[in-house]
Amino acid sequence: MAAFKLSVVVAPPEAEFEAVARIPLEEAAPLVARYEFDGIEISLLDPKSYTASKIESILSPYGLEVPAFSTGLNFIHLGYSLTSPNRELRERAVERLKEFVDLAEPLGAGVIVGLMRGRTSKGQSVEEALSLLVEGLKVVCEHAEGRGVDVYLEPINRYETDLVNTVEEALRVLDLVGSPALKLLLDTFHMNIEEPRIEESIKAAKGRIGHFHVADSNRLAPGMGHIDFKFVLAALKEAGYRGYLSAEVIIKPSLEEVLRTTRATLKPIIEELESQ
Ligand code: LER
Ligand code: MN
Repeated sequence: MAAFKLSVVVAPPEAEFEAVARIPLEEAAPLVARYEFDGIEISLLDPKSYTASKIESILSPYGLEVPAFSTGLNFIHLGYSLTSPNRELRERAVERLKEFVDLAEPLGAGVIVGLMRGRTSKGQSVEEALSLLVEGLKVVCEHAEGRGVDVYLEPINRYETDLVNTVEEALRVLDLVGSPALKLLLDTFHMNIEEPRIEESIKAAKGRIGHFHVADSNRLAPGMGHIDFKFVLAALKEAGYRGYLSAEVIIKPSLEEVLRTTRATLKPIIEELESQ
């Protein structure tokens, strides 16, 4: 079985989200490769601002892959949301996600639905919003299935959204959508807030995890807070997950230090688990 791999989330410098490296891809690639990461998760506003071959030309000289595209900037900057009561914003969200799928296909990447699920609006019940979410995801996933691309739904903590905070809630949405393309993206920062025991929730998601975000309890690099990644990675292995561990973290004190610490924390654990 393939081994765990490391990536870090890189966003354009103008991104209004702090838990990413805000630096042009061209500058990120040599640094990330120097610390022996395997890939870069790309956070983008407009998927049409890039072509797959342009991305490949930047990353492949360094042997880097793209595990996934992060889409949340479309909610933060433009309000595109799968659950917006405004039909136009909902339709734009679906369109954008389909365009991300098209960009992801030739790169073998997945597409993340995190903040683009939105949050309930005034006068809208959680049930109404969830049914819009399921409806939107069905359309996006049908498009993704036809292209062999996976879509990753991420449970996000209660302070950022009131829709789908826990692994259990996300699994329910997966069941309602019923698409083989739809998998979970779990993020240790959100799990540390929402899940009673991170390891148990990972095991409960066995076979349904498609992507994984690593951040420590304070959203700094793994090793800068108090999450014990030994237990997290052991649970992932038990749950049959061996894909990317993608660092979605606040870049402090520097990107180099984030890369160095993430690697120094996770690599020995990965090596120990692979040897068992
Ligand atoms: C995105 O992956 C994430 O984890 C959320 O906090 C959205 O910002
Ligand atoms: Mn995340």
